Parts: sequence; structure tokens; C-alpha cells
Amino acid sequence: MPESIVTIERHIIDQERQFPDATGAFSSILYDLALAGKLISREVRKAGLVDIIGKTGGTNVHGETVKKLDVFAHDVIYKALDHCGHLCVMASEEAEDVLPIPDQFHTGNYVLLYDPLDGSSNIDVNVTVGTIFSIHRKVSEGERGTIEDCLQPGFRQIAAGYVVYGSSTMLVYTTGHGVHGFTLDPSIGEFLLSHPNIRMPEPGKRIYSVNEGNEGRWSNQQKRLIRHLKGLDGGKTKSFSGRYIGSMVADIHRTLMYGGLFMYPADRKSPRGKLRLLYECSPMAMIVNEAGGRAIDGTRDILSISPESLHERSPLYIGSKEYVDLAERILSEEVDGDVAA
Ligand code: AHM
Ligand code: MG
Repeated sequence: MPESIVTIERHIIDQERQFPDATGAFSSILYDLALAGKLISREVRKAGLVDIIGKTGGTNVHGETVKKLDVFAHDVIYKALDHCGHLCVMASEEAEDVLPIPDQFHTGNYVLLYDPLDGSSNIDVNVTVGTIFSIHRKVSEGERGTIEDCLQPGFRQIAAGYVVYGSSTMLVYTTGHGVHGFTLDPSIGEFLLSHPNIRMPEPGKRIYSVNEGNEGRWSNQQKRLIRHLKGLDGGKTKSFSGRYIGSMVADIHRTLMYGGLFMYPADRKSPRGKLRLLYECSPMAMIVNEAGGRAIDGTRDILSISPESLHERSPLYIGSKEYVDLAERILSEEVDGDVAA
């Protein structure tokens, strides 16, 4: 038997005790997010059965419409948190505008931004997907939250986390006091502390992770960076291994545990990259920073960027500090007179 068994609930309460002024509001949000993670996990685990019980988006044997999983995940998180009384507004990748708290419920001092099911195009082929969340304090005047509460730079996050639905379901979060990982025991329906105080290994594993299919649209600096990581630029670099799942949560989870460098660079077609700043890049950056790593958009610290719109994108270089530093250096060097975008 392990020395102690710590559920996520107990862990959240223990953490809260370290802050005598804590009201419990914040703990309650984390607990509700864990509950939503369990509900989404249950549906993700059934995904392979949709052809048997009725196609997603169509009707099941009961004549009910089966929701697409990303829409389901969006709804579950909203409904798990809309009535808790601690949030003033929410925003999700699945909704164009901010999500107000319904009038009949109280509001509070926190803001939740989330990507309900990142990598959801992988669902049909049984590949890992995940949920990402970012929590800020309310900054606007007035009782109900506004877009101003959502448009805050990442360094103001007071918590960030993700749930990864892989060979097991894991919830990883930070409030700026260490990064902690919990594995869902499906037989008892509890997240149990399995990875306390996660630190990225130093040196990190030499793994790079990027969609190389986009190479034809990359800047010369980006091409050079990848050639360097492959040991093809005449330097003495021992080559890196390549790994790319195409599910950011899964790729960054591996990067957090093993070290390495995950990238989604800008390219000619997507001058600001693909990933969303507020609910993809920033929360992952807070977690990786807190575990000893680093995250930049090529030149700027991800957490320093002031967002201008809810769904804005950002290039992302994230992982072991030494490899992000290396990327930053190579991206800043002139190549054939072409300076990185
Ligand atoms: P999504 O939020 O629509 O799922 O898109 C984000 C996903 C990330 O998980 C992943 O890193 C990236 O898209 C993969 O994109 P690509 O297929 O261009 O490599
Ligand atoms: Mg996403």
C-alpha cells in the first residue's frame, strides 16, 4: 500500500489551509473542474462505441441527438460551474463571445477560460485529447464579468491546468505553488495524487515536436532551427528525436514529463500560428514555467502578451528552458537576409 492516499479534494483543502485568508471559493472552482473532467472522461471512454449506440451528431437508439464530444465537453464545463457563485464570466473555444453567468445565479470574483476538448479531431482514431483551463481574478467594475476580465495577460493567471484523456485520465494543475498531477481511478471515480510537485527533468530528453508538413510555409529561421535539432546544419548537435501526436495537451504533457521542445510556429498561411493564446498557450505556459520550463512566441514570453481578442492566436515554443532558449537564439539570427516573422 502507498504511504498515503490523497484525493484531489483533500489536496485542494490542504493547499487552501496554507492560506488563512482563503474563502474556499477558489477551491470550489477547482473541485467543480475536476468533476467536469470526470464526466468528460466517461464520455471520451465511450467514444469508440458511437457507431454501435448511434453516430455522433445523429440520433441514438433512444431517438436522442448524440452531441459531438467537443460540444458535450463545452456544455458540461459550463453547467458544472455556472451556478457555483464564484465565477463572474466564462469563455470557451467553442463559443464566439464570452459566456455570461445566468441571471438567476450569483456571481463571484473569478474568471474561467477553457478549451473543452483540445485535439478533438483525434477522437475518431482513439488518440489522446484533453481539456485545458485558465483562471483569472475579476478586474472589471460592476457585478457581472465582461470581456475585459477575459483579456488579461497570462502572468495574471491565478491557476491553470489540464485534463488529459490518455491511457489513463490525468488532471494536472498549478496555482503557482508547484505543479501537481492526479490520476483518475475509474473504479472509485476519484482523482488520486500520483505526481506531486512535477519538475521538468534537466537536461530534458532531446525530443522535438512540430507539424513538419508545414515546412514549406515556414520562415528560413524556423527551417534552420529544425535542421539544427536534426543535426543537419554542420554543427556538433546530437540529433533530437521527433514526436508529434497532433494533440497539444498530449504533446505538452509528454514534454512536461520528459523534457523536450514543442512548437507550433507561425507560417505564411498562419502568420500568428494556430494555437489560441488565452485558453491554449497561456495555461500551458503557466504550468511549464512553474515546473522549471519556458514558453515564448518566438521572441516574447507567452505570459507577458496582452491579448486583444478572445480567440487570438499565438506562435508557441514551449518546453525545457535550455531548448526554448536555443530556439529563441536561432530564430533571432539572420538567415540569407530573411528575419523571422
Ligand atoms: P483544436 O483546438 O481545434 O483541436 O486544434 C488544436 C490542435 C492542437 O491540439 C494541436 O497541437 C494542433 O491543433 C494540431 O494542428 P495541426 O493538425 O495543424 O498539426
Ligand atoms: Mg484547442
